[in-house]
Amino acid sequence: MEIKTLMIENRILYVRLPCNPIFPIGVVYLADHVHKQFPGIEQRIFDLGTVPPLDYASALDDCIDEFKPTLLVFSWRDIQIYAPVGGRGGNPLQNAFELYYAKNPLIKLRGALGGLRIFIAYYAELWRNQGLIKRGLKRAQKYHDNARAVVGGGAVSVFYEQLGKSLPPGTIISVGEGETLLEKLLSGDEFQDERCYVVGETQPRNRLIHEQPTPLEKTACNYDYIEGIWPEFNYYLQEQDFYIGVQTKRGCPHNCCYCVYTVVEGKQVRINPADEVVAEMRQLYDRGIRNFWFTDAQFIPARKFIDDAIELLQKIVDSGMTDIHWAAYIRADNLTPQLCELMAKTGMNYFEIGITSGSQELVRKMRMGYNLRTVLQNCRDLKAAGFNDLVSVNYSFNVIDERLETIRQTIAYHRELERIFGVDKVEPAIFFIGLQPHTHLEEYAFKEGILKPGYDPMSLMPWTAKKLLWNPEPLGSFFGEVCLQAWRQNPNDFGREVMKILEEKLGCADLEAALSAPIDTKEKQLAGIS
Ligand code: B12
Ligand code: SF4
Repeated sequence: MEIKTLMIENRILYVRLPCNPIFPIGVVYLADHVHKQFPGIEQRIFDLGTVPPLDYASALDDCIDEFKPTLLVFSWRDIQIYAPVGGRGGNPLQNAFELYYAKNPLIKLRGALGGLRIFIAYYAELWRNQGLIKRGLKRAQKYHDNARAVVGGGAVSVFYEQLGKSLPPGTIISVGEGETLLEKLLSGDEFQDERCYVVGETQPRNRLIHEQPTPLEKTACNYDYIEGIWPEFNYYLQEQDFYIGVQTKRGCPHNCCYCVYTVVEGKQVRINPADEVVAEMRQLYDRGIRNFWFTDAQFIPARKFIDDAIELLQKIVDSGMTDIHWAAYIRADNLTPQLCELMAKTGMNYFEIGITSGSQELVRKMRMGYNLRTVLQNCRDLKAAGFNDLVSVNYSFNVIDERLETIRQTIAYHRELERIFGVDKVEPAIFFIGLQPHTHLEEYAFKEGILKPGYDPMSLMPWTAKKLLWNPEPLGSFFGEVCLQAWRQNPNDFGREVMKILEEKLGCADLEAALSAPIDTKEKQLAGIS
């Protein structure tokens, strides 16, 4: 009886905290799931990604006054901003590198000022989002004394331990997918066995993030329903260039040393039934959407999932949605000629390969499980199948054991990719790893004495940020200078310029050297960490 009352009385407001306008697929899936379990519950989606910054607080107030929620589901997507792209406060990588590595004092000063701007923007954003959570909760409690907040999403999954210190007591902090947590919460069941904790009441369990998510069979999202609870839904339908998220699976079985996806989503790969994925795409297609982003950590996580990818793409072909485009993170070691043909045929027009290095030796040391020779062969198959669009190849230099020879190998590898796809079609995306908690790289940093346990991974204080933006010496300054030169010479084509400068300075290895990886004893160092 009590459960029924709880179910009927609940009014759930999903607040997607401010974010670049990326389709808020997380809250859409949560609302869809809750509706399927509890059709009687009133729900509303409110996306601050579509609201101008000056209006955040007042728009949130208005929405709460009107909807009077009993449960606030805050979704926080991203916090970390280390990337070689114009972030919200400027180009963080460039500023940091100018500050750390520039020899010219004026450039150093410019880096310091730019860094300060980003520093301020970063903390302002953190405080603002925490402020919005507190404000929203307080406002909802005006209408319902026991209104409650649950906080989750990508950023919370990574920084769940830190965020608990600044959120109101009683807030539930959730890691990873939130469907079963919400289900238990709404049923009045014990929910703390899910990957979560309650601020002021419980501490996050040791290795909480490593716990496996509760299995869940995903069905096609019901967009007729979503449209009805989300007044601004059309915002994402108007622009033709939005890639709308569709998830086809969860989980990644790999162990790449710097990656946290594999713990956030879990190692167990769970495939969403192809018919359900296509049915979901069809609803978006009928609303005019032609661009889709398969938001999986990896679209083809391992060879044993090739058949699932083939089944899905074949069903897309059979559905007659022939004028679509799609993009995804692709492990290009897991392709077959048949899959390549289907990828080209179904309109894949962009993909990212995160090989990180073109040196097989380093790829192995980073525990990435890639065979670079296979990747090249598969890229040739993809090209032969008619793929003629953009590939972004993510390189992160200097992760572990980088040497001049391994840099030369990366250049050789990249040049081969250019020969396959065409120079203008392969974009080298030069990242430096932003060190994340719960990764092997973090363990390695502890072991090497670079970081001490208890450090704050969210800190942007210059002395911490310099360590988290992973670019250790002895090669750190060298890469710093190369990047600065690239920004000076050709800021609009940064990645290609970096490759060019590196080749001018160091030359290019034989491709064969890049593809073969002699086993060396040092490798065991990282392999021993778990
Ligand atoms: C796909 C993806 C992208 C794609 C998105 C494409 C698109 N059109 O959607 C692209 C490549 C564009 C992208 C870009 C970026 N991304 Co990204 N991305 C991802 C990835 C792999 C999946 C996100 C996703 O959509 N998942 C599917 C949906 C259904 O899941 P979800 O949104 O997370 O929601 C679920 C749960 O989080 C939870 N949940 C969500 N909200 C709430 C709320 C409550 C209360 C509860 C209980 C649960 C809950 O339940 C949901 C349903 O299961 C994640 C990593 C990961 N594996 O999660 C990173 C991730 C979200 N990205 C991240 C970042 C930082 C970025 C960038 C800002 C990087 C950068 N510096 O440039 C950019 C943003 C670019 C921009 N324009 O602003 C970070 C965010 C955390 C952080 N470090 O701050 C993540 C977590 C990766 C990481 N570990 O660093 N990204
Ligand atoms: S980097 Fe990619 S393949 Fe490696 S663990 Fe992360 S999601 Fe999986």
